[in-house]
Amino acid sequence: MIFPKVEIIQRYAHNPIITVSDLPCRSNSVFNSGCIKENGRYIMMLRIEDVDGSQHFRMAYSLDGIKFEISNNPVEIPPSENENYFELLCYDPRITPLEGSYYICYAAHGSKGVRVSIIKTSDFIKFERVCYATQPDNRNGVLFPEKINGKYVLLNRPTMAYGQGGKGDMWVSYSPDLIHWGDHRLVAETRPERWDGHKLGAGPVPIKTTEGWLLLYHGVYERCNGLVYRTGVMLLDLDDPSKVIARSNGYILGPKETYERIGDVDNCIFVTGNVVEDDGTVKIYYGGADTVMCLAFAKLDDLIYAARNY
Ligand code: M1P
Repeated sequence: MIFPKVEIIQRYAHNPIITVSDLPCRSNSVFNSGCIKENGRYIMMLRIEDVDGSQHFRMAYSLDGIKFEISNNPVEIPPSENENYFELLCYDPRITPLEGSYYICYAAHGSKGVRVSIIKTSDFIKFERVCYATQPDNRNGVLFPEKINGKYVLLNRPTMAYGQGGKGDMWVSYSPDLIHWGDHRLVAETRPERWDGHKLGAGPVPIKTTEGWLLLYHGVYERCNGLVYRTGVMLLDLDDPSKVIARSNGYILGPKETYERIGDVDNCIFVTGNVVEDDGTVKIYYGGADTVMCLAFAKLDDLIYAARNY
């Protein structure tokens, strides 16, 4: 397929917006951090990898979405009664405002594999555990910002064991109470020999539009020297988000700049935050090469167009 030379995404000229030198602790990297905007304030939950290889979350706040004030304290993840073996590493937080609270879906990774864990907060100071929504191995969980047909809705990505290729498709699960999850349905599959041919996973909170739920996602391609992580866009049916209405043929954002090409994991763009501004601009927050936090801009209408035509 031949694509016209039209780019719909502009990177922030002074990327990266957050690096380890901005942090109040000695750290290896800061990337793949969830971000929303509430009452004029940008709220970011940073994913930080510490110098001993452990990871923690830390809040950061901003009035312009570019320059963030970073908290001096790490987020205290509430323990679970009997499943702490999943909490050796926590990563890739996505923040969903829902029914007056904020729900954070993240990957809880440990000796028994990785699961989608959900915690909630009203102030980003105190957090409480909601559930582990999936069995291992499954990550890239994100909650929709409202119930659909009376059910809470969670995108997630069960992953085959590495011995079986480590591949994975995007699924959706439903719950009456945010605790018991079922009615699992396949949403979007990998496309053989395409940019998202190895695995894919949901990005940030789906954006409700008149055309459907707009979802940014990461697609992964396996090359001879490693994986390449890029961003695509799809539209899901408003009433039945297991139905894909449209999906971009090509990726809309792929590693190009040095901060996306070179880092702890080369050639990686991993989108975990999106904020729709009043003028229709979408701020897209993403990790660059598993090392730094970056920002890009697109118009909401262009993203919808891209899902159908790109
Ligand atoms: O290292 C690249 C990415 O690997 C994982 O992505 P996925 O869930 O698609 O396998 C995640 O650990 C992600 O954080 C990381 O950026």
